[in-house]
Amino acid sequence: MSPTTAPGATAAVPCYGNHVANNSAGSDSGGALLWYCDAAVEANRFLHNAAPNGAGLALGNGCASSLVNNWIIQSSGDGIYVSSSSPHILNNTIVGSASQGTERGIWMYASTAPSPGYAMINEITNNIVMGFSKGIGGTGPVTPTLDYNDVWNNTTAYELPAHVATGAHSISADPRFVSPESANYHLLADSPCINAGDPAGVPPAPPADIDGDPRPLGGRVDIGADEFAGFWQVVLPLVRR
Ligand SMILES: [Ca+2]
Repeated sequence: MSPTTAPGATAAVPCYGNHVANNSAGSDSGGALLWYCDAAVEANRFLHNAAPNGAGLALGNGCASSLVNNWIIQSSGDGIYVSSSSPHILNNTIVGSASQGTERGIWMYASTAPSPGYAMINEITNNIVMGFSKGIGGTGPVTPTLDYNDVWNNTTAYELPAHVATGAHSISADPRFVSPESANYHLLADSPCINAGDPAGVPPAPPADIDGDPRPLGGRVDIGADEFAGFWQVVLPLVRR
């Protein structure tokens, strides 16, 4: 399985299929730091990383990267911290510990000067964001488009400027993971995230999920990094003779 390129992303440095766990940084990003660059960060598992800004992932200074199909789990700090950059954030599963004081799931910051080229036009679609103090938010002249996210069990779901809409089709419901206690963030058969993603399909969603399974299955993309495959697999009948 080779990495795919999210819509809108240019040819970018691939960061694909890594397991990045238990790292810490003193300032920006325990998991991955994207700075003055364009990267395709896809199908990685970031677990238990720590940093004051962007414990899972941090982007800064004009990154137009794509962040798709990643698990960003129980970071000690923000899941994704975006500073004056314009990433596509699609089909990620971002989970906090639900016992945190200040952590944010996705947080955006844009400075007003001196670099107007650092346009903040982030696409935030089909993501699960749960278990944070603040789910999705930002300060400054941020201009994200949000929709079809599952933002659940955060102390505050959204903290966005008044001009930013949270998306009429986003939901807030337990995503029903298979086994969070054993770091299995695939969807159970009764997950409300199944077939609840953007009906525009692929794109904007990437054409395969974190496991390399094709997307969509069941006629419509799911929210999060996993495309539920259980219902749609061929089941041979048992015949008793
Ligand atoms: Ca589906």
